[in-house]
Amino acid sequence: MKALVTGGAGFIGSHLVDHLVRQGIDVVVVDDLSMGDVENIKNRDLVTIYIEDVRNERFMQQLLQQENFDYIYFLAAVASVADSIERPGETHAINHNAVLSTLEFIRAAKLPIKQFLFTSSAAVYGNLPELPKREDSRVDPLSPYAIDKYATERYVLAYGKLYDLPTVCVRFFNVYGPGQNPSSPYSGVLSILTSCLEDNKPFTLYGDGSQTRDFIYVEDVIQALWLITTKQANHQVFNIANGHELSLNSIIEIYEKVAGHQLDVQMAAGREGEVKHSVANIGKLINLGYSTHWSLKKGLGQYWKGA
Ligand code: UD2
Repeated sequence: MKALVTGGAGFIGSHLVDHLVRQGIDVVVVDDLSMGDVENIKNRDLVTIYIEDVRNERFMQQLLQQENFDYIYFLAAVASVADSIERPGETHAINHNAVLSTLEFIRAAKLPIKQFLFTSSAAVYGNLPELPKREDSRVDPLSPYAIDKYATERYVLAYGKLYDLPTVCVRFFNVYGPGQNPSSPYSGVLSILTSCLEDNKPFTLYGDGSQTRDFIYVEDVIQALWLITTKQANHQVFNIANGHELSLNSIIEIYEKVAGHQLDVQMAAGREGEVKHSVANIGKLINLGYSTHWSLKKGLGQYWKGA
């Protein structure tokens, strides 16, 4: 079996690559290292890594033609909502066009893949009040990032149905764990919290901390992705989350206990355009055989130990 992971040197991608290698799968990574780092991949000696941009159509087509992939995991993306607001054209080319042209090549060349998995985001739900979010809840994509994710999902599913391709989409909620880069203000809040607690740096809390999120440990994300692949759960969308809503204030409290000391919290105005409350219904994933292995406390404990 052979798999392509675009964005495979990134936070979630590198964990997926390690898992696929452990399953005995031949893995090829395409990553431009704009966010990722080859060092994130534990078994990199066993992996073929191309430092390339997924917008390079010629490269992507040659690779697809020559490699005969069974599984394609499309994780390469500009993952920041703020970036997409600042550079909508460029992020559209990566977050939408590159996915579509890959799919289009698979269709036109009739490549016999077993699954094409596209990674979307909870951003598609926007700020509508109904909670928890089900995959069939109303969407309200508010940023270029969210619009690209939603539009690409629709294409991926339409290609699946219209051209009988084995495609599937997942919507990540807030993923955390080792390997998440804390260097940008738009990095995952738990990577920033970890680095602040570790180095006794002040943490800037945007808003009053009552905003809620659904945090899932990266190992559980990989469990979910692998389940979707092995069960051949195609032509659907799956929320990838823990199913628990926690306020940022309570997350800080839990993490302070895990770390054994207090955080220096500095208050700032809430971020514009941000979602206030977010939590998923993960019934579809559970029906597939998923169960949460990592509570927030356990995940934070593990993350902190490795910090
Ligand atoms: C997540 C995704 C984003 C997009 C979005 C969709 C991550 C890293 N980002 O954004 O790509 O899919 O969901 O809704 O998973 N915060 C602070 N201080 C900090 C950093 C963050 O108070 O230094 C707050 C932030 O204002 C927010 C919460 O922590 O209320 C979570 O922030 P985040 O950047 O980890 O994730 P989110 O939900 O904004």
